[in-house]
Amino acid sequence: MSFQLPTLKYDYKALEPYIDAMTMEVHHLKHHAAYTNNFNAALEGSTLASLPVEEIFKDVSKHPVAIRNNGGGFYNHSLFWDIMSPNGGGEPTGELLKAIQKSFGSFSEFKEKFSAAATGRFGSGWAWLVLSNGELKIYSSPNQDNPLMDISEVKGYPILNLDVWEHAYYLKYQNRRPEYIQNWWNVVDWSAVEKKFFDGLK
Ligand code: MN3
Repeated sequence: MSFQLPTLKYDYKALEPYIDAMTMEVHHLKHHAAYTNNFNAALEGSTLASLPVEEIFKDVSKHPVAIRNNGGGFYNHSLFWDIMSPNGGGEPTGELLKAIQKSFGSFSEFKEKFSAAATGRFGSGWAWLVLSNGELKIYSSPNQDNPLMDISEVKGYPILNLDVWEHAYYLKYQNRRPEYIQNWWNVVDWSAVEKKFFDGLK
Protein backbone atom coordinates (compact mmCIF):
# COMPACT_ATOMS: atom_id res chain seq x y z
CA MET A 1 0.00 0.00 0.00
CA SER A 2 1.26 3.47 -0.74
CA PHE A 3 0.09 7.07 -0.64
CA GLN A 4 -1.37 8.39 -3.90
CA LEU A 5 -1.14 11.83 -5.47
CA PRO A 6 -4.76 13.08 -5.30
CA THR A 7 -6.61 14.22 -8.42
CA LEU A 8 -7.71 17.86 -8.35
CA LYS A 9 -11.46 18.58 -8.39
CA TYR A 10 -10.88 21.47 -10.89
CA ASP A 11 -8.66 22.24 -13.92
CA TYR A 12 -5.23 23.82 -13.54
CA LYS A 13 -6.57 27.00 -15.13
CA ALA A 14 -9.70 27.09 -12.97
CA LEU A 15 -8.25 29.33 -10.25
CA GLU A 16 -7.15 32.04 -12.67
CA PRO A 17 -6.64 34.97 -12.51
CA TYR A 18 -5.70 34.50 -8.85
CA ILE A 19 -3.47 31.42 -9.29
CA ASP A 20 -2.18 30.77 -12.80
CA ALA A 21 -2.44 27.45 -14.65
CA MET A 22 1.32 26.95 -14.99
CA THR A 23 1.88 27.37 -11.27
CA MET A 24 -0.94 24.93 -10.50
CA GLU A 25 0.36 22.32 -12.94
CA VAL A 26 3.98 22.44 -11.77
CA HIS A 27 2.91 22.60 -8.13
CA HIS A 28 0.69 19.52 -8.43
CA LEU A 29 2.50 17.36 -10.99
CA LYS A 30 6.08 18.17 -9.96
CA HIS A 31 6.24 19.41 -6.36
CA HIS A 32 3.34 17.49 -4.83
CA ALA A 33 4.16 14.39 -6.86
CA ALA A 34 7.78 14.50 -5.63
CA TYR A 35 6.71 14.78 -1.97
CA THR A 36 4.34 11.86 -2.47
CA ASN A 37 6.97 9.67 -4.18
CA ASN A 38 9.65 10.55 -1.64
CA PHE A 39 7.24 9.90 1.25
CA ASN A 40 6.50 6.42 -0.11
CA ALA A 41 10.23 5.80 -0.63
CA ALA A 42 10.98 6.88 2.97
CA LEU A 43 8.29 4.49 4.27
CA GLU A 44 9.43 1.51 2.24
CA GLY A 45 10.06 -1.52 4.44
CA SER A 46 8.84 0.34 7.55
CA THR A 47 5.90 -0.80 9.71
CA LEU A 48 4.70 2.83 9.49
CA ALA A 49 3.69 2.24 5.87
CA SER A 50 0.42 0.60 6.96
CA LEU A 51 -0.64 3.49 9.22
CA PRO A 52 -2.89 6.45 8.33
CA VAL A 53 -0.79 9.55 7.74
CA GLU A 54 -2.28 11.28 10.83
CA GLU A 55 -0.94 8.43 13.01
CA ILE A 56 2.53 8.74 11.49
CA PHE A 57 2.57 12.48 12.33
CA LYS A 58 1.79 11.84 16.03
CA ASP A 59 5.31 10.46 16.57
CA VAL A 60 7.04 12.16 13.66
CA SER A 61 9.97 13.35 15.82
CA LYS A 62 10.97 9.69 16.29
CA HIS A 63 11.15 8.97 12.56
CA PRO A 64 13.70 9.92 9.89
CA VAL A 65 13.41 13.57 8.85
CA ALA A 66 12.50 12.52 5.28
CA ILE A 67 9.18 11.27 6.69
CA ARG A 68 8.48 14.61 8.39
CA ASN A 69 9.37 16.67 5.29
CA ASN A 70 7.81 14.52 2.58
CA GLY A 71 4.86 13.27 4.64
CA GLY A 72 4.11 16.89 5.47
CA GLY A 73 4.45 17.84 1.81
CA PHE A 74 2.08 15.03 0.82
CA TYR A 75 -0.57 15.90 3.43
CA ASN A 76 -0.36 19.71 3.34
CA HIS A 77 -0.82 19.98 -0.43
CA SER A 78 -3.70 17.47 -0.40
CA LEU A 79 -5.53 19.73 2.07
CA PHE A 80 -4.56 22.89 0.16
CA TRP A 81 -6.10 21.68 -3.16
CA ASP A 82 -9.20 20.63 -1.29
CA ILE A 83 -9.95 23.97 0.38
CA MET A 84 -9.76 25.93 -2.89
CA SER A 85 -12.37 26.21 -5.65
CA PRO A 86 -13.08 28.35 -8.72
CA ASN A 87 -16.39 29.11 -6.96
CA GLY A 88 -14.64 30.17 -3.77
CA GLY A 89 -14.30 33.46 -1.97
CA GLY A 90 -16.80 35.34 0.15
CA GLU A 91 -17.31 34.47 3.78
CA PRO A 92 -18.12 31.37 5.79
CA THR A 93 -21.58 30.99 7.31
CA GLY A 94 -23.28 29.19 10.18
CA GLU A 95 -21.32 27.43 12.93
CA LEU A 96 -17.93 28.06 11.31
CA LEU A 97 -18.57 31.80 11.08
CA LYS A 98 -19.69 31.80 14.74
CA ALA A 99 -16.53 29.96 15.80
CA ILE A 100 -14.36 32.44 13.82
CA GLN A 101 -16.16 35.40 15.44
CA LYS A 102 -15.72 33.84 18.88
CA SER A 103 -11.98 33.30 18.43
CA PHE A 104 -11.02 36.41 16.45
CA GLY A 105 -13.81 38.98 16.97
CA SER A 106 -14.95 39.17 13.34
CA PHE A 107 -14.32 37.59 9.95
CA SER A 108 -12.29 40.62 8.82
CA GLU A 109 -10.10 40.45 11.94
CA PHE A 110 -9.58 36.74 11.28
CA LYS A 111 -8.60 37.46 7.68
CA GLU A 112 -6.14 40.11 8.75
CA LYS A 113 -4.53 37.89 11.37
CA PHE A 114 -4.29 34.88 9.03
CA SER A 115 -2.81 37.03 6.25
CA ALA A 116 -0.27 38.45 8.70
CA ALA A 117 0.77 34.93 9.75
CA ALA A 118 1.22 33.97 6.07
CA THR A 119 3.07 37.16 5.16
CA GLY A 120 5.31 37.01 8.22
CA ARG A 121 6.48 33.42 7.82
CA PHE A 122 10.20 33.82 7.17
CA GLY A 123 11.35 31.66 4.25
CA SER A 124 9.23 28.66 3.25
CA GLY A 125 6.20 27.41 5.11
CA TRP A 126 2.45 27.51 5.62
CA ALA A 127 -0.26 29.47 7.43
CA TRP A 128 -2.88 27.44 9.30
CA LEU A 129 -6.35 27.66 10.80
CA VAL A 130 -6.49 24.91 13.38
CA LEU A 131 -9.19 23.44 15.60
CA SER A 132 -7.36 23.02 18.88
CA ASN A 133 -9.31 21.76 21.91
CA GLY A 134 -12.57 23.06 20.46
CA GLU A 135 -11.10 26.50 19.73
CA LEU A 136 -9.86 28.01 16.44
CA LYS A 137 -6.23 29.14 16.31
CA ILE A 138 -4.00 30.71 13.65
CA TYR A 139 -0.31 30.02 13.34
CA SER A 140 2.37 29.45 10.72
CA SER A 141 4.75 26.53 10.33
CA PRO A 142 8.18 26.33 8.70
CA ASN A 143 8.94 23.98 5.79
CA GLN A 144 6.32 21.19 5.52
CA ASP A 145 5.47 20.94 9.21
CA ASN A 146 1.81 20.86 10.23
CA PRO A 147 -0.36 20.92 13.38
CA LEU A 148 -0.86 17.13 13.40
CA MET A 149 2.86 16.66 14.11
CA ASP A 150 4.22 16.16 17.62
CA ILE A 151 6.87 18.82 16.95
CA SER A 152 4.29 21.54 16.16
CA GLU A 153 4.07 24.60 18.42
CA VAL A 154 0.28 24.61 17.89
CA LYS A 155 -1.33 21.17 17.77
CA GLY A 156 -4.78 20.32 16.52
CA TYR A 157 -6.89 19.51 13.49
CA PRO A 158 -6.13 21.67 10.41
CA ILE A 159 -9.17 23.05 8.58
CA LEU A 160 -7.53 25.65 6.30
CA ASN A 161 -3.97 26.15 5.07
CA LEU A 162 -2.07 28.43 2.74
CA ASP A 163 1.18 27.51 1.00
CA VAL A 164 3.66 30.41 1.10
CA TRP A 165 6.64 28.59 -0.41
CA GLU A 166 7.90 30.63 -3.36
CA HIS A 167 6.98 27.75 -5.72
CA ALA A 168 3.31 28.49 -4.86
CA TYR A 169 3.34 32.01 -6.30
CA TYR A 170 6.67 33.05 -7.84
CA LEU A 171 5.79 32.59 -11.56
CA LYS A 172 2.91 35.07 -11.32
CA TYR A 173 3.77 37.23 -8.32
CA GLN A 174 7.60 37.03 -8.06
CA ASN A 175 8.49 38.62 -4.70
CA ARG A 176 4.96 39.98 -4.07
CA ARG A 177 3.83 37.45 -1.48
CA PRO A 178 1.27 39.85 0.13
CA GLU A 179 -0.51 40.27 -3.25
CA TYR A 180 -0.69 36.49 -3.71
CA ILE A 181 -2.16 36.14 -0.23
CA GLN A 182 -4.71 38.89 -0.80
CA ASN A 183 -5.84 37.31 -4.09
CA TRP A 184 -5.92 33.80 -2.63
CA TRP A 185 -8.96 34.67 -0.48
CA ASN A 186 -10.96 34.74 -3.74
CA VAL A 187 -10.51 30.99 -4.21
CA VAL A 188 -11.03 29.76 -0.64
CA ASP A 189 -13.81 27.15 -0.66
CA TRP A 190 -15.64 27.90 2.62
CA SER A 191 -17.98 24.92 2.21
CA ALA A 192 -14.91 22.64 2.13
CA VAL A 193 -13.44 24.42 5.17
CA GLU A 194 -16.75 24.05 7.00
CA LYS A 195 -16.72 20.32 6.25
CA LYS A 196 -13.22 20.04 7.76
CA PHE A 197 -14.44 22.05 10.76
CA PHE A 198 -17.25 19.58 11.42
CA ASP A 199 -14.88 16.62 10.86
CA GLY A 200 -12.56 18.11 13.46
CA LEU A 201 -15.37 18.53 16.01
CA LYS A 202 -16.23 14.80 15.87
MN1 MN3 B 1 3.84 23.83 -2.23
